[in-house]
Amino acid sequence: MLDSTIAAIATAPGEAGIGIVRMSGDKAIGILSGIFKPKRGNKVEELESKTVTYGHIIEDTGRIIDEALVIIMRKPFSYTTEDVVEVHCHGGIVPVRRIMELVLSKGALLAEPGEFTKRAFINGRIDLAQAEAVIDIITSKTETGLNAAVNQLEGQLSKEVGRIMSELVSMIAHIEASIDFPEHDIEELTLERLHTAALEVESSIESLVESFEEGKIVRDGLGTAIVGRPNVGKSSLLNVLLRENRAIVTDVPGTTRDIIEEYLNIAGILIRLVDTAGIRETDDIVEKIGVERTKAAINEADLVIVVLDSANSLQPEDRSILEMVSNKKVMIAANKIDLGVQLDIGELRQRFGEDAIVEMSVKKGIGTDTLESKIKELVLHGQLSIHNNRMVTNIRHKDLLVKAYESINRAAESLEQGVPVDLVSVDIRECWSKLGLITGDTIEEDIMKEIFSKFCIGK
Ligand SMILES: Nc1nc2c(ncn2[C@@H]2O[C@H](COP(=O)(O)OP(=O)(O)OP(=O)(O)O)[C@@H](O)[C@H]2O)c(=O)[nH]1
Ligand SMILES: [Mg+2]
Repeated sequence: MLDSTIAAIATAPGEAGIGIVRMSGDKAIGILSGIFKPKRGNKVEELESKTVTYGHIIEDTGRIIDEALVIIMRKPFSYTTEDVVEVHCHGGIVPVRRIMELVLSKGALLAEPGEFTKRAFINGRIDLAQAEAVIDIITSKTETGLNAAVNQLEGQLSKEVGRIMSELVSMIAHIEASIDFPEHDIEELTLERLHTAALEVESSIESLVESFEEGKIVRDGLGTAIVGRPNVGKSSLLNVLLRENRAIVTDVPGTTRDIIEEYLNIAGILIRLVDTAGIRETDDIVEKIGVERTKAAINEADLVIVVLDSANSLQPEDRSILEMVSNKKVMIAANKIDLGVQLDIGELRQRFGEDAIVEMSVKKGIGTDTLESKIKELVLHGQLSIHNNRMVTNIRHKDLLVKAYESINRAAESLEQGVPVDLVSVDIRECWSKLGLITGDTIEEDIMKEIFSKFCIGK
């Protein structure tokens, strides 16, 4: 309901220097005037937009709740394009909550998660992809992630999607014209132009889809699973990479029973390191579940580090693990070289490539630097080039782009085969409407609800 006035605590709960209660809607300024007394005696209604005013928040009984600074941002020059009021009070749990209760008692409604941003979208200040970038900024964990989200908020992705959409509209217009004026038979030339245009759209969409491979890593980090037989030194490796004793290390095989997840920042890219339970056949119920989780972790990982024990030749379990990761990007840590090398490293080199093998001893501190720099290399010079400012980082966008790609691909093929243009037009429209779901031009209420429910309250 856009005619309501919403309110929320915009700052994180807990003790802090400042806490902010925010309102948006037609009643926001009226509600403020009922609870705020400026020190200098001006009327709240007459306060200038976007200036800071000092005063007190006061209950109906006349009791002062807190000192506060307030800012009024009159419509349409605000985050939501509605009248927005911010009350900055002391950041204790109690004052913030009391002020919140007070504005609710004066007629504001508690905002839903993301409702301020949703209003900015509904009122047309930003499009949906930009609104989604706001949550990515809030949840970003590295500078690269932040950069990508800011680019998206600035409208880089929306611009490109908009450009493709207007390309599609002009294709549709061409087709419509030729249907409306059948006496001008659609010319060879027009058909050819349409075909070229379809191929161009196809390749633009394709490069957006391809950017997701990096985009996902920029946003969520490089999922890296450390796997191997029990007791080969997986947890030891995790600890060394994190430079802290995070996981328990013992010489008892089966020490790690559940997934341990930690973050590492390498050159601005987030590495999500996952230590797993050693994989072996077991009757122990807890360990069995751990092994299942390990398999799931492998599935989800962008990179798998397989730890092997160099002091022994490849065991059947090692072989089945290597089998399990055959369709993944793999690095092999041949650990425990301090105990002698029985492992056929030559064979592994042949199978996985020179660059994929690192001989190491976590215990003696040998090879860990090499492993780390190989991960760095993979992130920075491998298939990752994190400078694309139109990067797709959101899986919803990627799925829609894939669908749009399929439609335009069908259209291009039909045009080539001489299928009547009015039939081709169906696919072109489909492509257009899928792209429109990214920017929100063609969005439905329930999808919108789901998107904004991922936000925090107060944003
Ligand atoms: N000699 C030697 N011992 C090592 C090395 N790396 C780890 N270890 C020892 O190997 C044992 C097992 O290490 P963990 O890191 O717990 O092995 P894990 O693979 O996590 O084992 P699970 O959790 O049981 O699957 C410990 O006693 C470590 O100190 C190494 O490079 N050389
Ligand atoms: Mg372990």
